[in-house]
Amino acid sequence: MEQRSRLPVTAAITVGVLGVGAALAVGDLVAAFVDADASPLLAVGNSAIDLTPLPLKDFAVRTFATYDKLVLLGGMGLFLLAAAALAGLVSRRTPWPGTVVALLLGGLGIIAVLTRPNLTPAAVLAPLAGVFVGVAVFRWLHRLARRTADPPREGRRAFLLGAVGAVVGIGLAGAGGRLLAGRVDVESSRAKVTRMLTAYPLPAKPAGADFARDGTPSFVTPNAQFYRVDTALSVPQLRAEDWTLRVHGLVDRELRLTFADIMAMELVTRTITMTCVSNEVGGPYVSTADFTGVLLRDLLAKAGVRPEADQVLSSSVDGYSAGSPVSTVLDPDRDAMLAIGMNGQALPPEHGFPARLVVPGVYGYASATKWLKEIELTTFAAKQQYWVSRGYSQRAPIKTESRIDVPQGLQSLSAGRVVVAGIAWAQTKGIAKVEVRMDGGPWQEADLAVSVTNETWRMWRKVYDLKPGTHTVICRATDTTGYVQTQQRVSPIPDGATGWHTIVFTTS
Ligand SMILES: Nc1nc2c(c(=O)[nH]1)N[C@H]1C(S)=C(S)[C@@H](COP(=O)(O)O)O[C@H]1N2
Ligand SMILES: [Mo]
Repeated sequence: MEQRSRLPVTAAITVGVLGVGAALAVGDLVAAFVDADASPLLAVGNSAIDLTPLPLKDFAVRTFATYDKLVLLGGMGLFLLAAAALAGLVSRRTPWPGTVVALLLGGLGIIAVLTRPNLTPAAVLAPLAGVFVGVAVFRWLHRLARRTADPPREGRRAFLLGAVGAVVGIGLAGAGGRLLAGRVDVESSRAKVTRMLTAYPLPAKPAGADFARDGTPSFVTPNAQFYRVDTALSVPQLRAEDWTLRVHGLVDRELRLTFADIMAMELVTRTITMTCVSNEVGGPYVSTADFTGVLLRDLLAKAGVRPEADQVLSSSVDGYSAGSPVSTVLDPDRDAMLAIGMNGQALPPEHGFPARLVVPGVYGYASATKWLKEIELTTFAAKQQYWVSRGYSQRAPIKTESRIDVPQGLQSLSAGRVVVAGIAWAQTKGIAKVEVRMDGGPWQEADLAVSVTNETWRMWRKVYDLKPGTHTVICRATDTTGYVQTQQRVSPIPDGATGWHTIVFTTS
């Protein structure tokens, strides 16, 4: 008969933490065989992202920027550590309370995996195996620990050995999962695509397209600096060789295309400025690249779009979707594309390798699906894209906006010659004028950099001679339709922020 004495606190915590650790490691290991996203931790995290109320998500993107996902994973890690310790502490007499906590946590993982839009039912094997092994390890260590509790004899040695064994097992399972998940050789697939793209030279940019020397961004954003926004906790790992695209719905002929089919079509390169709807006035989510790929209107002509269709709904391997009007996607003046190249390279994994969409003049959420899997021709009445079911607008034309890049807010400069410079954008319309107002004076026209296309941003600059003191500078853009950027401040939800960017700085 085992003794009914209580486990020491440290032993109880160790038992709980190792049990949960074993569950997570085994869940990841099995997920590496079925689908990386079947990892219980990732599935719960991804579900949390999808369920997060819009204002909170907006806050997270704004506050943590690209680190929002690390913050989420870190938070989940801390929560699990606390839950595991608690599971151990409430089980000092019998293993049952901790077993119930473990089953509850496991249940969360199972529900998350079962409800992910992009996972098959087989994916549930990962959290199931995790719970099973986690509970077994927990109860086994609990039994060993209880023998040490009173009196502390050689039983303690058995428990320590068991705990070390569990740590080694967790490490092996975790490393095995990592290795297996990394076996998809994305980099060599990307290298092949990049080699094929050398046959398609990038368009030369006119001299004077930016004022980078004065502090604006370079006209083309290097891939590593291109803003990134998405809901994917782990970047989908795909190879071009395995990729297929299904085009279906309200079409005359359903298509199933391989990467080679895309490469065999006429490839073009377009320089396009992308913008995220979450970009606040003055924010960083705007970048420009040379995208190489096929025009969506060529691709959709192969399928034959039926007249009833009014929405091009694209979806990704990770369960994301975006929808743009058919008229926008087919618009001969804006060259919506399925892109496979970005600045002369295969798309970086974070930007959608092997293929994504880019639709000039439409915010990314409603058009720019990365890790593209399907294009469905449908209607706005019949189907809603990811962000529309979460409060954003169905139609999302990019608003005319401008930003001051220098000086930066609260910067202190020497009095005298001060350059104010920045960017302005009104994709598909083009920027006609940028005006600057210093210290409440009159609006004055800034010098504009050479215009490249109407799908891209335009840099501006204005030189001042300033006395020492505190200064306030504001900018506003006018597009080629004559529309002057509105002063009215609205937040990004539901269809993009507006307002004039204002910077306060000092000179001495
Ligand atoms: N699969 C997938 N595609 C996506 C998203 C996403 O969350 N998942 N986010 C969209 C949003 S909101 C924007 S602004 C653009 C950003 O593209 P980038 O990260 O390459 O800059 O991608 C779009 N495509
Ligand atoms: Mo976005």
